[in-house]
Amino acid sequence: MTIKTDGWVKTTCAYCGVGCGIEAKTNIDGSLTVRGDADHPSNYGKLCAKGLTLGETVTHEGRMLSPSVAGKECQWEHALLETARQLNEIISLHGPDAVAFYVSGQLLTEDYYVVNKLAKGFIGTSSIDTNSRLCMSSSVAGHKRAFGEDCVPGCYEDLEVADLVVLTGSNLAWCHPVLFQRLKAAKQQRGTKVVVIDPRATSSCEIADLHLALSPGSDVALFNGLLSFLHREKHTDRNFIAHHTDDMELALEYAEPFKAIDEVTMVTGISSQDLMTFYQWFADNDRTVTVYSQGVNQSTSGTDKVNSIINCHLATGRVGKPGATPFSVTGQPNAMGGREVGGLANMLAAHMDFGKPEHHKLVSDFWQTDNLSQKPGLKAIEMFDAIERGDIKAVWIMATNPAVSLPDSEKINRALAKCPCVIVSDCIEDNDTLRHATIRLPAQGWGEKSGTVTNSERRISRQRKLMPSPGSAMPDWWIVCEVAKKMGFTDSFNYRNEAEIFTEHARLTALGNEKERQFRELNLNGLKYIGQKEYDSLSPIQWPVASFDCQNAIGAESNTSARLFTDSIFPTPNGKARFVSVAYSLPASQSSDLFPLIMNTGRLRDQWHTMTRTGLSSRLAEHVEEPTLFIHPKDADAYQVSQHQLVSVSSIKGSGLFRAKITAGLCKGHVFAPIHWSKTTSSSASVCTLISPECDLNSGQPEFKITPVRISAVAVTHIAVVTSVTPIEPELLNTDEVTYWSRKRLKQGYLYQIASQADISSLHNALSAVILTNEQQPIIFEGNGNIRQVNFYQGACVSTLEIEDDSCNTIGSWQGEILGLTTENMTIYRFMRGEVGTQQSEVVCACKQVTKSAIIEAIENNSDCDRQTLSACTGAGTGCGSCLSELDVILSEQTNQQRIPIKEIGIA
Ligand SMILES: Nc1nc2c(c(=O)[nH]1)N[C@H]1C(S)=C(S)[C@@H](COP(=O)(O)OP(=O)(O)OC[C@H]3O[C@@H](n4cnc5c(=O)[nH]c(N)nc54)[C@H](O)[C@@H]3O)O[C@H]1N2
Ligand SMILES: Nc1nc2c(c(=O)[nH]1)N[C@H]1C(S)=C(S)[C@@H](COP(=O)(O)OP(=O)(O)OC[C@H]3O[C@@H](n4cnc5c(=O)[nH]c(N)nc54)[C@H](O)[C@@H]3O)O[C@H]1N2
Ligand code: SF4
Ligand SMILES: [Mo]
Repeated sequence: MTIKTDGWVKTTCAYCGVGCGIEAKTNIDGSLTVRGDADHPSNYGKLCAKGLTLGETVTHEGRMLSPSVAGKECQWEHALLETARQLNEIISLHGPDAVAFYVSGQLLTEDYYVVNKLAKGFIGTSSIDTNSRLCMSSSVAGHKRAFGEDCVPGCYEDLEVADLVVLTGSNLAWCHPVLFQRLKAAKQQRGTKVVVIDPRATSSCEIADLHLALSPGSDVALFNGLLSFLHREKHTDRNFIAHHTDDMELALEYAEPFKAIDEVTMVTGISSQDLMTFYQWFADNDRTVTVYSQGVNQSTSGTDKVNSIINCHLATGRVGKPGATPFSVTGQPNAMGGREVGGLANMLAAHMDFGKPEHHKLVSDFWQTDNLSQKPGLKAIEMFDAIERGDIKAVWIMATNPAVSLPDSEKINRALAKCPCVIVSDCIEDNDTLRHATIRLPAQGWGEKSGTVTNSERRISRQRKLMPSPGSAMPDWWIVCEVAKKMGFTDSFNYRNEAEIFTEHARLTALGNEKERQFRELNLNGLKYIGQKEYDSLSPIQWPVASFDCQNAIGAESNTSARLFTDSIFPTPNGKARFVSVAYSLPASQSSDLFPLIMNTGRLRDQWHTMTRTGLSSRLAEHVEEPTLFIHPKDADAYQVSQHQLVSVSSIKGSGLFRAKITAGLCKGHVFAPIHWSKTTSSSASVCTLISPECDLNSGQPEFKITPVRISAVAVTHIAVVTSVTPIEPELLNTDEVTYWSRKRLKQGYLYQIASQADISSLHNALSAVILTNEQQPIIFEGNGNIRQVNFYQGACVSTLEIEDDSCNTIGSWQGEILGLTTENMTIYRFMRGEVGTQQSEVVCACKQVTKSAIIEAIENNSDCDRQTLSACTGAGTGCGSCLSELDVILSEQTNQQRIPIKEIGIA
């Protein structure tokens, strides 16, 4: 049932591609309580910290409430008419290719379907691309080369029944936490061997039997070496190769340069002993799953990396069998759904392709259009180049923040600034991209909209409406269809609800797919005639869905769809999978005298992308509070950077300022920067500002993991902390007196960390000017080289300011607690005089809000303290479990014991 009698509604998490089922309940005060859905086959009731805190992020604060055109708020009717008019005008003057759409794996399938239909089917431009270009496109290209279609063959259960799980280029512990917990539980039960292949010792190494810290970008050498080894040592499945694959010989020839283990060692930097251990384990375990993600995809050789992995699975016949599969895990909640509808510029729709006349005919007949675009469109990077050149004159951006997330942000911002028509559909009122919008359209967000998403294992789940949306926000599909109708495509976008769109999509997937031997694996045949009622109550279901009995088994799942290719027949013209010949090539960018270090970028445990949603939770803000650059101790020594100091990072494209975190969890010569901060949340910690738009030539996916940089310590004279109940306009903080700032969410407002090279009174004046309005009354305390100030409005504290000299490191501990207190509250004055102060300590367990100092105290108070005792005393690790590896690190630090085989685990 979807709605239980006690008010809990079943829906799906807003964040990662694991696609966890959630039960949510709206409370009388409008707040939302969430818990894991015990019936959902992705998570069986478990959630990670991000899922658990969804209730905190559904606030109406900061939402875009009404549409606006050219900076003026207006009614929907005007905004829709104006959007349609501007698009039509540009098309009639410059042709359909002057219009582009840049969309997102965070749209629902129904939204995605209609925007693809509008662009490719009716406007006749293929220039619709998606942030999946930055995320999954190398996997898509690799799947198509090997299998003939973009298919993930495996399912989550494979990780639980495998004997060996290889995690390569994936920090599963932080990025797919619930799947990681499933793997960990399986390992505890059946002793699964786990190998992590990553230049960094990430939290995923917590369960690793072997960590291979390979040189960035050297994956093809590693897996070509493995292919050569499997062949040489006769560990291949000759029957499978002979009957179900083509082109192995050539792939082996390409792998030849790595037949000697020393060659692999030279390129990857991994010792021959570790390499042999990995190769032998791979050879010995029929049940092997290789999970891969952005360390593989986001690379100038991303597609080749994917195929080098798949080649090893084909050589051993490990596809389509329980516990034996290559497994590309998707990032966004609907990355997979977007690929199904054809949201990438080089796909047509429903896994049908450009360049196949029979597919063009099927799609144009189905959509009843004579304007179907005939060729692949521009991929994301090319699209923004065309915007900058002025070839594209209108771009409609939905559910993504390209001004932050595309490489070479300065260029992206330049392009958007000069584009005459920038339409942005978003839920929030401010992000770096919205600052360029000429038309702003308020979209409903998670919990307000309704539709479907598909997770990493091809499982379609419903997202359901839980609450009303603020202002006049509308669903993305509605906005697109209304504009389409006003552009003149009335009959083709006349949907009454999302169920009608879904079933149309299902019919398109089944089109021409009725033959006995399906020629596209993506087939939702069984769902093509479901009605509103069945759609409303649809239970999670994996595709393909050959048939579906609405009468007797709503949501019943055919277990034949758990794995693809179980019959070893592939969707290629001859039914065989293809080995792809891949040669190792050096990454496009190399370090040099000028830029001697390599910057890697990726994710933190508790933040999501550009923080527009996770940034609303004060609990999630505690794990890593500031934009942080992780540096190896030897590099820190060489460049004279000390712990927590400000550090400037520069590349050929730009520069940024971060807090230094010195850790042995990465290799010497490498630094790591998180992707989450933007110009809305920091002075200059948008990492994409530093990144060159080098792409994989097959997939168009940019290289985000290798950027040559140099670093230097930045000396400052003062640090300051400002808190405020309302956010401060970023431009106001970008003054001469403020060298660095970053923003963090508090329960009652926002906290700004500031560093300055100015003298104390100039800094004080500058910051007072930002936070103090005429109506506010300040109380100022000046002590030994420091200033503390509390500002009151109508008797309550609305902002605070503290400035200290740079040697002080306890700053920031008290301000959050006094926002909202009234003038009579004596605590304020005691804080101001420095008489009381809470010692600030990083929160290790976000779910139970347990700080590092509380954990250390518990260890000190319990002799022979182990992890169980620690969890029992503090509660740490008893929520989602994502912090367990960090607990281990603290335990071993405190007890000076090496409890785990890896030197240092986790980077934060
Ligand atoms: N907490 C959190 N979870 C998320 C997200 C988030 O923003 N926050 N985003 C979601 C999305 S959209 C995505 S795409 C996924 C991404 O999930 P992941 O791919 O797991 O995340 P990343 O941190 O981008 O990168 C993974 C690892 O690749 C390693 N790596 C770098 N270079 C190489 C290399 O040359 N070879 C190999 N083998 N490894 C390398 C990095 O050190 C890093 O640890 O996460 C999803 N889940
Ligand atoms: N350096 C570097 N850059 C990267 C990466 C990396 O590893 N390193 N990873 C890349 C990857 S894998 C990804 S997926 C991207 C992610 O990058 P983005 O997609 O740019 O990041 P988000 O912050 O998720 O942006 C989503 C936007 O959509 C809005 N939104 C949320 N829900 C809805 C909705 O229902 N409707 C509408 N209309 N809007 C909505 C949010 O408010 C937010 O502004 O970043 C990429 N960029
Ligand atoms: S693992 Fe966490 S973020 Fe991903 S879907 Fe599950 S609860 Fe959401
Ligand atoms: Mo992604």
